[in-house]
Amino acid sequence: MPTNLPPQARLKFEEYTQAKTPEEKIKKLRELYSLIPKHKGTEKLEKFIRRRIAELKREVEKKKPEKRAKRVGPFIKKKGAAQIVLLGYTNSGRSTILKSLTNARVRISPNPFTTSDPFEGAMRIKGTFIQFVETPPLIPQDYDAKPTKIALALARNADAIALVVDGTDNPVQSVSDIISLLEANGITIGGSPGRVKIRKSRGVSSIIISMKGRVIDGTEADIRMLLESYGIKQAIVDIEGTVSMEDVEEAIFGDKIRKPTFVFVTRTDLEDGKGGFLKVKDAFPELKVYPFSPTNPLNKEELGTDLLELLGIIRVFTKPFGRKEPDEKALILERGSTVIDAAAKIHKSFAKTFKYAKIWSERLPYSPMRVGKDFLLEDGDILEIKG
Ligand SMILES: Nc1nc2c(ncn2[C@@H]2O[C@H](COP(=O)(O)OP(=O)(O)OP(=O)(O)O)[C@@H](O)[C@H]2O)c(=O)[nH]1
Ligand SMILES: [Mg+2]
Repeated sequence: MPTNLPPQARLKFEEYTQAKTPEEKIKKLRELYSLIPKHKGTEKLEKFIRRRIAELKREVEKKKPEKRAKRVGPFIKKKGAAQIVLLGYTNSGRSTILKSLTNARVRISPNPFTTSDPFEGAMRIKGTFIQFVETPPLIPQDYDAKPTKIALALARNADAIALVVDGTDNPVQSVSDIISLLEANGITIGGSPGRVKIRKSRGVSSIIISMKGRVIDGTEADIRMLLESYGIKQAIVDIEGTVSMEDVEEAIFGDKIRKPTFVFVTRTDLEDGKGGFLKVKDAFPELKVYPFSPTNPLNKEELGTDLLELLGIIRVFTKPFGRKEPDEKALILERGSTVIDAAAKIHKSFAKTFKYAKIWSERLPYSPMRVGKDFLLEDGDILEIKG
């Protein structure tokens, strides 16, 4: 819900958006903070202002030449249905997980800092594979260290984040610390995979919305109203993937990324590790938490199905018309895709010549079922299109 700001606060917000330097922006935000009424409805806004001030302060710091951070931007090309980073401290067991789930020939060692460069592997599941990337370790004593920077850059680029924590070494604290680190770097964990970007621009005469995704709980008119309630009249809004109105509101305060996130708790073959796993599960009920030990490996097919669900992805197995068996390689689609979306993805012209389709699935009362173009697909469906 839009926060109803009193007029002075709205004016101050406008002054903030027009401020040129970070120093000036900090000043305006501080003034705005003192102007907003403090109640439940403005808690979020307060939080954003605090976060934005912290970010701007860091920006000011960075501008000082002796402290300028080097840009690190390693990039692992995405392959398969999705890219997931394994993020955690050194020795937490990231390589052990990578080796257990994928074909990667990564080195595992009791010595710290064994994996210093990103390492990737593919977890094969029915119809596709999921790419896992072990990042350099997060350094808890020094989050400005290069390995942490590289790890965060990789996390920012990935489709999902797997937090890896040692079950025998304060795992609840580790999860909570890593989440704070991500938040401080503009990455919000959990929720739907998507991105909202709002660029205030005098070059456009109104609010222009470029919708490459979907807003689950609002319309384009709602977005316009929300932005206007913050005094924004000229802006370009880019929406990718699935987002909520809350995401849009948060994006007003800066570019914002939300990543689906889950947790691996390692060393659950040890008594302490088992206890640690239960504690993490208790402490973070909103996150999916998996126990891990090399002696009791996870079922890849089940894990894969879980992860696709978390990512909002489905696999559809297409069958060329008249053939008996569907393709082994799945068509990867966003959840919410219909038969016509699948047709368009196979071939543009296919969507135009579409007549009807047949679906085979255990969820249907009978198979094959003849369906129209708006039929909603689900993970595992077999699809034959008559064009
Ligand atoms: N008992 C037990 N040992 C584990 C488990 N996971 C990892 N280890 C051991 O912990 C040590 C570190 O594991 P790695 O997988 O290399 O850890 P990492 O997070 O990749 O660490 P770096 O790459 O060095 O930062 C190794 O000696 C592993 O054998 C586990 O679930 N149970
Ligand atoms: Mg490693």
